[in-house]
Amino acid sequence: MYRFKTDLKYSDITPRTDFMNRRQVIAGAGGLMVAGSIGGTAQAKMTGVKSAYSTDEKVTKFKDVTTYNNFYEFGTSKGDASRYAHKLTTDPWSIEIGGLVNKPGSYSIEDILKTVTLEERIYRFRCVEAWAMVVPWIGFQLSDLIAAADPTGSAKYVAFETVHRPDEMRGQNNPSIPWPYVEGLRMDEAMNPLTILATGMYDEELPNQNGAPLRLVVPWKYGFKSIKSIVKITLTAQEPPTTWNQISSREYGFYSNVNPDVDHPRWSQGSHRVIGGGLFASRQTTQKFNGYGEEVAGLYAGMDLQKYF
Ligand SMILES: Nc1nc2c(c(=O)[nH]1)N[C@H]1C(S)=C(S)[C@@H](COP(=O)(O)O)O[C@H]1N2
Ligand SMILES: [Mo]
Repeated sequence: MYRFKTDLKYSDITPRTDFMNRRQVIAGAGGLMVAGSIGGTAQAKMTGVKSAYSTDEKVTKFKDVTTYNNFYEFGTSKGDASRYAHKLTTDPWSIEIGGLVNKPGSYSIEDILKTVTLEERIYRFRCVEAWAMVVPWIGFQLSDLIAAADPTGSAKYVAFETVHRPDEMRGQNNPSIPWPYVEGLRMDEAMNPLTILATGMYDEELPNQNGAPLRLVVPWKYGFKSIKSIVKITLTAQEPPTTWNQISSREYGFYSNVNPDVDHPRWSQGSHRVIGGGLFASRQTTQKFNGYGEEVAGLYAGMDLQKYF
């Protein structure tokens, strides 16, 4: 599925399985190597304690999760991130936490990792483009970091910003997107125990193409809310601007909860394709809040989700 209307191709209105299969065949036959240190010994181990929030559904293959990506900082095709993300320097890395907090500051990844407990969270992951995966993330609850920064009473939203380095991220020279990539959550969404900052997956450090060294994961929202390679977290009183909403506000709302009852203007959100399912895999029915309604439906009580999509 292409995000930009101008990119619309025939394949958008037909099943994409043929396209997917071709990519898989190419990857298999050519022995495609993922850029960076994936699969080698350089990738450091990173494990986390098991969590009751994990699904027991079949986990997507590591190879699929690391080669079929959306990370427009490296280009708009699914293979661009695995091809070019090794150019991003992720060490050293620091994250600035500020805005409406009593304890603003800049922290290195190492500092942050010393203060949190890493957990394994196996989550369903649903992209707005109607495909899905199941990913075993390693991370910690965003609520831990926010609590440590001590928000003031007027903080109502949390804004996130991705690193801006056009020299290392070739896609940031694409002028149709306002860089840096920004995202946001309402405070109660950010504090929900399901919302994590991931630093790893599959018991390894997060690969660059998946948002190293630190990315957000919000499993009941469309994938674009899960912003990668974060350098800045700001607590605000007003709803912060978000990249896809700025690009096309009638297609991508601030909330972007997974919702089969609200179709994208150009395609249905009622079902999705499972990545790695193969050529003949049937589509799956999309669940409201991606199946996490028990944990999060209460956040939206009384809200018109057709309006606040
Ligand atoms: N900074 C940044 N974060 C991003 C994106 C992006 O282009 N840039 N793409 C989003 C989209 S659309 C999806 S579906 C997920 C994909 O995550 P994955 O590649 O780890 O599966 O990352 C999200 N986070
Ligand atoms: Mo996405």
